Amino acid sequence: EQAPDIHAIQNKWQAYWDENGTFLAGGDEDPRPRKYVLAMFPYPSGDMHMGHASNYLYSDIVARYWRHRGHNVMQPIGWDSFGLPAENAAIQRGADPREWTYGNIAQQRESLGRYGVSFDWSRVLHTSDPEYYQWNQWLFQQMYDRGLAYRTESPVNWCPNDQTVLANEQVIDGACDRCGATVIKKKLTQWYFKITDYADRLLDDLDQLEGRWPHKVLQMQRNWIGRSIGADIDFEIEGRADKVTVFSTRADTLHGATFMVVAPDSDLAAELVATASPETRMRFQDYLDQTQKQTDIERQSSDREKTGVPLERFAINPVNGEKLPIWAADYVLADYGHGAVMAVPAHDQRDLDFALKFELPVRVVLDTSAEGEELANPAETGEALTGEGVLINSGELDGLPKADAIARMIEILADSGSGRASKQYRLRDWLISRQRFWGTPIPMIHTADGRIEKVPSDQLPVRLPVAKDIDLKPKGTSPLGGATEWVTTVDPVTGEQALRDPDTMDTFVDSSWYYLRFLSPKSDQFAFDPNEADRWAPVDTYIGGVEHAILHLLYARFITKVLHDMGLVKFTEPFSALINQGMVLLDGSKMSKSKGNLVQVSEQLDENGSDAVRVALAFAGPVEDDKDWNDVHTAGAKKFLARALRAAQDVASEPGISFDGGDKALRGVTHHLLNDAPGLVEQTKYNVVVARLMELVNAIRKTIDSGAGAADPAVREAVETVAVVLDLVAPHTAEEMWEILGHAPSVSAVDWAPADPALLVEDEVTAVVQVNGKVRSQLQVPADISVDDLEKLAREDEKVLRFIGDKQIFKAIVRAPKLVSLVVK
Ligand code: ANZ
Repeated sequence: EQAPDIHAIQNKWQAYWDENGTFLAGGDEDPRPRKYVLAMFPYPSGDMHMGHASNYLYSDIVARYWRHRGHNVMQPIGWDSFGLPAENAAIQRGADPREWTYGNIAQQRESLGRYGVSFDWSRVLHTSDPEYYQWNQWLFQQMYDRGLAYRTESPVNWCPNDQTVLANEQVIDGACDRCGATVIKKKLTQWYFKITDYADRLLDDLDQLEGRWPHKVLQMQRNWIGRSIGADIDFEIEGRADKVTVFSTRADTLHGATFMVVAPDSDLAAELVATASPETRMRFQDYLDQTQKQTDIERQSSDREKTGVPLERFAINPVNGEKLPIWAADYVLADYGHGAVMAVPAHDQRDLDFALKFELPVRVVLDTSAEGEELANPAETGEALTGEGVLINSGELDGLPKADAIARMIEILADSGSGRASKQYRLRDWLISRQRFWGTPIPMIHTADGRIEKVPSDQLPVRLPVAKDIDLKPKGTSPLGGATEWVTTVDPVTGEQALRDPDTMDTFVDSSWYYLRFLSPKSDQFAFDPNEADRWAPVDTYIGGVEHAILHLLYARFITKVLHDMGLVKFTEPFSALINQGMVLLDGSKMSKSKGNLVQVSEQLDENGSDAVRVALAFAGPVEDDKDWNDVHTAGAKKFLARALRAAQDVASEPGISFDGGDKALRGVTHHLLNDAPGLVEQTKYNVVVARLMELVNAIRKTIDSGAGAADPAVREAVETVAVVLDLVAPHTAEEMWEILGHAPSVSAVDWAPADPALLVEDEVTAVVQVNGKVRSQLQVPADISVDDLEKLAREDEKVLRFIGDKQIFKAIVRAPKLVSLVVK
């Protein structure tokens, strides 16, 4: 038998789709309901690999599904084409980052085209095009006008390898998320977006997404934002005019505070130690040097030996006037809360470890013992009492349970003016300036007299200069700063000479709103057309890897809320549903360029054709699971597709015949698939859909090879059903089948037929007859058979009679329609 020419079929249908604009989103006049399906856009780092292939496969399944369900579908594609890898490649090879980037885009575009994803190619965008990044500059200036973009000096994350700053979100376990180098802190003046203004909304709106985004992602975002409810408590400091405020989630334990700890790298510590003895000042300086070498993670690790330096200063407890020694210790962080804590060793493990090491007092103020048990002494056990309980040693709070005591203490503090309820967040403002070349220039001007002015809007975009004239090597300052001609400009107010801001934007700015640009990709009037946003957005289904759980998704949510507040979009969340596809691994490990274990899409397409790759990937397992390439069986997929195609070729009759008289069993399989497929797709069980298609193709072959053969109308019905459902995963084969069956293309616009409920009823079932507990016979019986009829059939069955012989039946248990159990003696 001859194998189908998969490449010819593929080329034929791809050309057809291109010529006919099959997958262009319908315009304003299109009456169908709309669906916006989007896969996270690729970074052009080389050719497409199997991770990309699975991402675009899944988005394509969703997009094609909605077309078959009568929707006008938008599925655009573009490239996230600014960023470090291009620049690093350029530095290594002396190439131009622009050429490297656009070369890779061309290659990826070719592979994606051959892969046959139903993209609307008319909307393609590249974030490194000035037509795109001018709107990043517009967005930046809008943020600036609203006080949401600001510049300040503070300790920032610095990657010593990439020689640039990083946002908190780009530091993973203390290392640069791009290159893995250990990130250090450096004090620099940088641009920030004020995402903290949106912390509450970013947190609270996650509840709306429950059930529509993976729970794990929601939880990661919640933890990242890290809202903590507590109190600010003010302590007088001997010899200091101003009080020092600490943040505490446990105001109830204030009577148990026995010392205060400040972060060594805070301004407060430096100020407090200034009055100490020369020896202490020296010890402090050494300690500060050590602290600055530690990552925040190391500093907070619970199994680390506690260290610290007493500052020879004292704080006064506002509720009982006690004098508390002040220490500097690295387990307190400078940039959380107020960089200072009231230490309650009896009820906080870090404080207890510290108190035991430096022999500071431990006072229990919450009785956490169970009834009839003795209260443990943390100073002896070494374990802080962190559970629930009732207040003791706390004056008027005695007897109150913890939660009530927290509330009461906040009232007491508020009355005396020495405290108030307060919230703290783990989330920090988004540091968006980068000391690199290949990004969006920040559209601001630094004037000779120290003002900062916006580049006037009629001078936007500020375009990147040509790379070849610039020294791109990382040196800690922006390469653009060295491009004298580019960086020199005019003060828009005075006309004097001034300098452009030499930094570029974090590329996560680009991807924070790109989903809107797709809706009016060519506009030079606005970033996106609010009317189009009204029609299409938010994205109905967004598909991508879980590695973006925090960074990209948090930023996109933030910018969407800002655009909402600007009145440009009506919704507040960009992505209504999110699917995280698992990774494609090779031999159990992640595919990566550096490991040299990438399976390239183009090779696979050459070897197996698009449909076989797609079917094999879809069949390999549930969407969210990681899949090992070794378990992706393209050979099996090819065989299945060839059988499906052959079934279409075997069907002789013209379209439009009545299916009524066809083989009932086959019709049952067909209609069960039609009935179940929508639910399976909407629950993202794509692998099950493929398995069910395989089952139907097998049933078709069985019917063809027996009885009425290919002329049976049920065969035609089944093959047509295969074509319209197979279009989700193997669109080229599906189109070919549809054409062979005598239909006009394209199958992609064909509505799925509804299932006939009459064909879903299983009218015959198999009943089992047991004699003395052993299965002796099986009967085909009507599903609605009565108990009496079933018992009668069983008693009369020949095989059963043989086993009974001349014995007597003295008991019959009947569970209609499936079981008869006879006891004989
Ligand atoms: C007194 C106390 C008693 C505390 C007690 C806890 C238990 P979360 O939940 O993470 O917000 N803290 C405050 N600022 C800090 C900083 N800059 N560095 C390190 N620790 C800091 O934690 C809040 C608690 O962490 C605060 O409540 C404070 O210790 C500490 F039995 O205050 B607590």
